[in-house]
Amino acid sequence: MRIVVLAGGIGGARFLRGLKRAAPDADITVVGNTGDDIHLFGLKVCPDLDTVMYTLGGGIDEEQGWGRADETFQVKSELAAYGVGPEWFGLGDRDFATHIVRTQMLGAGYPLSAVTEALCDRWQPGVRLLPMSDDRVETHVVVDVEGERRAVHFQEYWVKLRASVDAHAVVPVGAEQAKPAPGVLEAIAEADVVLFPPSNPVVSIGTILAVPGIREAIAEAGVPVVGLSPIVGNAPVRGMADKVLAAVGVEATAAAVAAHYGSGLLDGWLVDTVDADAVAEVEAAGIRCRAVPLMMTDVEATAAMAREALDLAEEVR
Ligand code: GDP
Ligand code: FO1
Ligand code: CA
Repeated sequence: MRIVVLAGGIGGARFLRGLKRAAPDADITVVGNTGDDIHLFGLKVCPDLDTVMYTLGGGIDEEQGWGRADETFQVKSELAAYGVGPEWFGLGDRDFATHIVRTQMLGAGYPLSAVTEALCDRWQPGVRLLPMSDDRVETHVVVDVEGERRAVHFQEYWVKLRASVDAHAVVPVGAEQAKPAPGVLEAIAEADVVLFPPSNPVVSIGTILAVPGIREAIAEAGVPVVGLSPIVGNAPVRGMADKVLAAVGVEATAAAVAAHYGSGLLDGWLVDTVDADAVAEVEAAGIRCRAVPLMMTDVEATAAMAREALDLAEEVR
């Protein structure tokens, strides 16, 4: 079975670990979000691609959910001693090596998709990891800072400001001109099922869908598209997705996120058992819906979620 998964960072990566357990023989292509990417200290950092690569490759800091296990921060403190920031973004020594290799290869002319493949040679994630695009796309968030309206990089909004101020708009800068990376449209066209893991609907999956051609390819593939809600009990399980949902006028509920994707795109939607009340509403909107446990507490629980998603895909096929 060929499965395509659109993934952000932690939610996408953890789901993929369960999916690999649930479908060990499947051929899985991951289309990763690159809207969170940022240039720091002359280096290109791709947080969501790295989170997927490290999580599936066994190098992730499990508790934190991003960055490397057994990390140290010598380089960061040396940079700080030179007064070179930003200090609010925690790049560790082990992680730095990834960004150095990536930046060196990009500088030598390799596209991000080829660089990602080279990095995955080491980590062997067991999936084909593709960036959504080789072109630069950067999510910016419009906020009011000290009475002034301005757009800040997504990482500045998320990590430095901790999403503590209202987001007025979320803009994937460059998306309109971006082309899907080589292999993305082909993988979608050849897929038996497309899955939306419980990733952020706005700044992870929303950004991937903003690359012209990707949404259309999914709709035209004519295969089941099934998603899992990142919102449980009217709040994100982790992080601050409610803040960016508000920016696009979507309530932080499992049903509202399904409606946001819409029946034109989604065929099936899983909500958590605590949101069983939402099932009728989602189905009334033309999307097949089931309530099942959606907490990724361990790999086995996550594999059970993946099985439910694949079962629902068979039901709507
Ligand atoms: P990020 O790029 O690291 O923010 O990761 P993603 O975009 O892939 O996923 C973030 C989303 O994952 C958040 O909105 C969380 O609510 C959701 N999430 C994290 N853990 C769980 C979980 O155990 N269950 C569900 N249903 N959602 C989760
Ligand atoms: N998230 C944080 O909250 N603080 C950090 O200092 C931080 C550093 C960082 C470094 C590398 C990396 O791959 C990810 C990192 N993240 C950090 C996570 C990441 O920026 C965000 O979780 C996601 O992009 C949010 O969607
Ligand atoms: Ca992210």
